[in-house]
Amino acid sequence: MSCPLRFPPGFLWGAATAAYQVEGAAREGGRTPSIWDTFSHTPGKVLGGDTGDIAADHFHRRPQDVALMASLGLTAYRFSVSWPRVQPTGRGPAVQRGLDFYRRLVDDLLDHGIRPLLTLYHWDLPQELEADVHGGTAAGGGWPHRETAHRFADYAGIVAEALGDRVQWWTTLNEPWCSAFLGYGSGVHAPGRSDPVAALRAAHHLSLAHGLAAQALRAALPAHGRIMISLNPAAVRARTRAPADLDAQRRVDALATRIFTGPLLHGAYPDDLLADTARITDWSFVHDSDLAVIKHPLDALGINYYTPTVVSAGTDNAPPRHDGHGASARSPWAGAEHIAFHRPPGECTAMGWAADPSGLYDLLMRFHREAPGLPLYITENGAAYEDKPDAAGTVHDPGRIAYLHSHLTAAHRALARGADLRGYFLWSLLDNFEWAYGYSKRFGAVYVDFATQARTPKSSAHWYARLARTNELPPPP
Ligand code: IFM
Repeated sequence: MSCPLRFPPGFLWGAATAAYQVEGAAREGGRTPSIWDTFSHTPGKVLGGDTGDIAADHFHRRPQDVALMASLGLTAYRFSVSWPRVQPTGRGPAVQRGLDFYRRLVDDLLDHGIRPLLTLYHWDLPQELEADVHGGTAAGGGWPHRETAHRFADYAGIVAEALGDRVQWWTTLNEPWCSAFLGYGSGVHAPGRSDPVAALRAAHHLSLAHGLAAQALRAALPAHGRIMISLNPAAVRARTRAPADLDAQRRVDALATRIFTGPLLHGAYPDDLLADTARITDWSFVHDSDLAVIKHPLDALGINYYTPTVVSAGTDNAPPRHDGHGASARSPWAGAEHIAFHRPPGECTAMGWAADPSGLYDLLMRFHREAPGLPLYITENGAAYEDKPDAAGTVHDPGRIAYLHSHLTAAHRALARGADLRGYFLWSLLDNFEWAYGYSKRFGAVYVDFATQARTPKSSAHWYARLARTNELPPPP
C-alpha cells in the first residue's frame, strides 16, 4: 500500500468565495449597483434570469458560515470585498456600514483561527464608474478607461486603512483576464461589451490598477502586510505539433497569460503579443511609466486553474466553455483570429470542462521556473457537479472528491519538484451565483438550498476537512 501524500507543515487549507456570488443584500447598507447587478437584471444575460440579489445570503449568515468553516477545519478563507458596498460611487469617502461587515467577518475568522485572504476586486465594479462618460470614451468608462485604475487605487487605500491591522494577505485582482476579455471582448460577462480594443485597453488598465493599488497598499499596510494577485493563466495545448497549431498555442498563451505576466513579472508586454494585435491597436494607451508601476514587487502569485485549453489553427470558434464563463457570441481573443478550440480529452464536469490535473502541474512548474523565489498559492480550483440531496438529506459528490484528489496529487508532485506552493483554496465554500450560469452550476463543498438557505456539507467537505486536519491526502472514495 502506498503512503498517503503529506503536505508541508503550515500549508494553508482554505476555501474561496466572491462577494457578488455569495453575499446578497444587494441594496442594503448603502450599497449601490455594480456592473453585475446591472448585467444580471438585463433580460437574457444570465441563465434563468438569476441575479445576485440574495445569492447565498452570506451577508446575513456570516457568523454561521464562519462557524461552518471552523467545523470543517479550514485554516484560511479567501473572500472578496464588494467595492460598491464600501465606496458606492467608486469615488469619495467610504461607507462605514459597508466596512463594518468586513471588519466583523475578519474578526469572526480570526476568533476561529482562520486566516483571512482579502481580494479587493472580484468583478463587481461600481456601476457609476462604468457609466462615467465624462473622462471616459464615448462608449463609456469602466476598465477601458485609465481613470478607473486610479479610482481602484484610492479604494484599495481605503480598505487597507480600515482592515490592514487585522488582514495580512491582500489580493488586488481576481482573474483580470475575465474582467477584460469576457466583460469587454466577448460580452458574456458584465458589463457585456464586445469590442476587442476595449478588451485590450481594459487588460492594461487592470494591470495598472494592480500596480497603483499595490503602491497604495504598501503605503497603508503594516510591515507584515503581503500583496498578491490571482491570475487564471491558461494551460494551452496545441492539438498537433503542426507549425500552424503551435502558432495558435503561442497566440492564445500571449493573450491569456503573458499579457498579464509580462508586465507583472518582467516589466514589458511580450513582443509577439504586440505584433499579433498591431492591426487593431498601437497600444498608445500604455504610458511610459506604467510598466514600472505594474512591476511592483509581489509577495506571492495566486493561480486559479480548472481545465486546460486545446487549440489548433482553424476557423474562429469561441472556446465553448472551456475557460468557463458562458457560451460566447463573439470570441474574446482580441486579435488572435483563426483559432479553433477543442474539448480536451477526459471526464467532464457539469461545466463541460475536462478534469485534467496535468494543466495545474504544468502551470505550477512554469511559474516556479519563471518567477524563482515567488511563493505560489492555488487560489481557486474545484468543479461543478449536479449535486442533489438523497432521501436522507445527504449530498454525495464522489466526482468532486476525485477531481480534488487528482489535482492535489498534481500539486504535491509540483511541490516535490521544488515549486514553492504554500496553500490551496477550494472553489468554492458554498454553492453560489455562477455568473452567466446563475444558480444552475454548483461548485460548493457545501450544498445550499436556495429556497431555504440551509447549508449541508457534501461528502467532499468532510473529505476536505480530513485533509485540512491531517495535512495528508485522504484516498478518493
Ligand atoms: O465562479 C468562478 C469564480 O468567480 C472565478 N473563477 C472561476 C469560477 C468558476 O467558474
